[in-house]
Amino acid sequence: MRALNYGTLLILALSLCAGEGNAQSGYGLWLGVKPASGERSASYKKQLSALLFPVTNEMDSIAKQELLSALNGLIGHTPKQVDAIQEEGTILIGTPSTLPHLAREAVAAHLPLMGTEGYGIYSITVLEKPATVILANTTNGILYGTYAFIGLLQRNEDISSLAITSQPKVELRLLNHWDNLDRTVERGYAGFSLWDWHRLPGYRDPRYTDYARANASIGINGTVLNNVNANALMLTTAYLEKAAALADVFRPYGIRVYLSARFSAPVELGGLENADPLNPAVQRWWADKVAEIYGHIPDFGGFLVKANSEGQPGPQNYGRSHADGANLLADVLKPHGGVVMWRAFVYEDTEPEDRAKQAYNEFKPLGGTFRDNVIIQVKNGPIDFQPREPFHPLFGAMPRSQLMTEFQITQEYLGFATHLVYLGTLFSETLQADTYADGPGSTVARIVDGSLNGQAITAIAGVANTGTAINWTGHPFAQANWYAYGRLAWDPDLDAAGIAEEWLRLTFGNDASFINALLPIMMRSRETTVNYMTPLGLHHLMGWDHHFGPGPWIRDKPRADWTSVYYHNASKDGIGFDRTATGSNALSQYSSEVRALFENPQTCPDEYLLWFHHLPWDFRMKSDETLWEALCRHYYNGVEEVAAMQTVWEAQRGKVNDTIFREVTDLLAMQHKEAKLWRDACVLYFQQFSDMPIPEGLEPPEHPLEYYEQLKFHFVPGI
Ligand code: BDP
Repeated sequence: MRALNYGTLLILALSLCAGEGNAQSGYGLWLGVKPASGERSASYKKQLSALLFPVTNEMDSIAKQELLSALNGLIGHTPKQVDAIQEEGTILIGTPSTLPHLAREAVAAHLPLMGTEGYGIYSITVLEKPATVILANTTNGILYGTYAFIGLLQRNEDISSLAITSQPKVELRLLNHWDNLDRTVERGYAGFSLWDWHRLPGYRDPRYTDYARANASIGINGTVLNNVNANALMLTTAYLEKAAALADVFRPYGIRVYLSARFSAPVELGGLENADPLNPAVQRWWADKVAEIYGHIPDFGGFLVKANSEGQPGPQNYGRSHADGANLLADVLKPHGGVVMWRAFVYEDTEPEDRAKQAYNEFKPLGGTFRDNVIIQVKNGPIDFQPREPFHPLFGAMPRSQLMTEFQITQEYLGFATHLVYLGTLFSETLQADTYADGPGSTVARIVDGSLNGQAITAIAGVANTGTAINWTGHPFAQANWYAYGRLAWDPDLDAAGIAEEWLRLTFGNDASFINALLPIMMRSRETTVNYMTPLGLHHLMGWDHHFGPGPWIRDKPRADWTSVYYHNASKDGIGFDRTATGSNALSQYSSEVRALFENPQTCPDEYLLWFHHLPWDFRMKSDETLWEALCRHYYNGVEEVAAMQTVWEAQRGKVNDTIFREVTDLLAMQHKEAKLWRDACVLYFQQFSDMPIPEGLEPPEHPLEYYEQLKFHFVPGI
């Protein structure tokens, strides 16, 4: 008996510890609430003393629960629920149909600016009593408005004179999961896939709800469940039932499910002879399959397709074009309201003279030939999610077709889930890049939000960085990248620093000294990584296949454009890829203003110098250093900046919980080690060609080049 009691106590104690651990782990993302400061708490209590929130459906009910539980955590108090305004300090939440009298208030004038997903949050006076209103045309807007309001409270904002009207600028705001049916995640560094296919549809892991909640809180409204390197099995009835179970969980959070479709599925699943898009039997097969999908998932969003790229099947296998392939699927989805996101990340079968030119070469001639429910999904840059790339030349080049941007949130080329790299700056850099397609101000953001070309369907995609890791993303700061992507999908013109600050406050609280210390680090972190990996426009220097660590020496692979030497072209006479008229002339794919910016090495911004130019080692930089000296300086600065990050983080001891403090401390130490590995390997490798000394005062690499070249990394995640 005594033993049993002891055992029970032990279990209880352990589970309490586990609970504590869970709260400390970062599982709660940016949604955790901490008590508001004394003064704020008192004013919030007064301003939010009563709640008038008619609930008409599950989504409303979620929003209401969120608000009540947030208030409980913030001010230890939940407002009295009322049916009519009785006192000052009432918060009213609803649509013109659930709160008809609001339609008579002046704030109703803002409703046309809210569209179907937007919201307004206003401080008003009703019946001569000060009140707060969250107003929207739809329940989706109410959900987003409620999350936004909770965010204000979490950030300790003054809510006495609110006048916020917000509407997403992009209609389809999607995550792309590169999740396989065996639960591995291609380029995933945060554990296995969240989707427990084996136990679906029978068991719905509560984590699916937490996933939906996190996404809804930042406005993400769609998710592609499976890898773009798609398995046709995803389209079988058994898997559609599983996908439907996920869709059921996500629906009340405003999230629609999409699937990656394998183009050859009619052959693999339907037993047809081919998957030729002009074959009537193939067309029938897809029409039936799509009808079946809508039987399972009535609000199914549509297909994402990777075709004729990296070995994936596609219309070109039958001599047809990308437009033929995309339109086949578009036609069968159209009656159900679905869309096709057709990826422009393509590879010719033959080796190209410059891989950066391929997507443009293949897609530009097809401009205007896609159906109106096709959106061409274009990676942010012309190669492949490198630490820095110029914007993709297709942006601005296909005004008669609908385009969307694909970003990579998972850090395939930016240190996996080990390096602290805030990607809000990378995303913004692309979004704010000016294509000059229609004169100055023709930013990528304006193509994504449809305002430049009057594009009817607007969309954006981010390759997810989530997995079964307890904190979702592996690195605690990688949560910021999920957050930033969602915020920029809502409004591509938001400021990356503003988003980072929001995230820091929501995640860690409002301690000004902590925010002031961490914000500059986050804002600098991507540039730091570029410095120690691929400075001055270098790209594609990573390890072979697994993409971990440096591999500038990679050569002699099945295709030249899978090697590093193809991209950096280092030799005794210099380094860099000549993409001007004397080289591949990839620059000709950009407008004349962009060409003018990049084509002269004397004026080309340093960030893109070796992307566009092949230059001698003694080329004089704007800084008056030689190219070689500048290259070394960037590599060494990168490592020093990581060391500076470590110092700043160390000073935060006691300001964040121990679990996260220790995790970030250890990860920064790993980042420092890996940054040095990158620096030393690259500097030594390039030095054989420059024949110049590492500038004085910089510590020499620890080992000779051969040491770095022979390093092997086994079972690197994400392959
Ligand atoms: C590359 C990844 C590869 C993806 C491919 C894609 O290494 O795993 O399949 O992108 O986007 O960056 O299709």
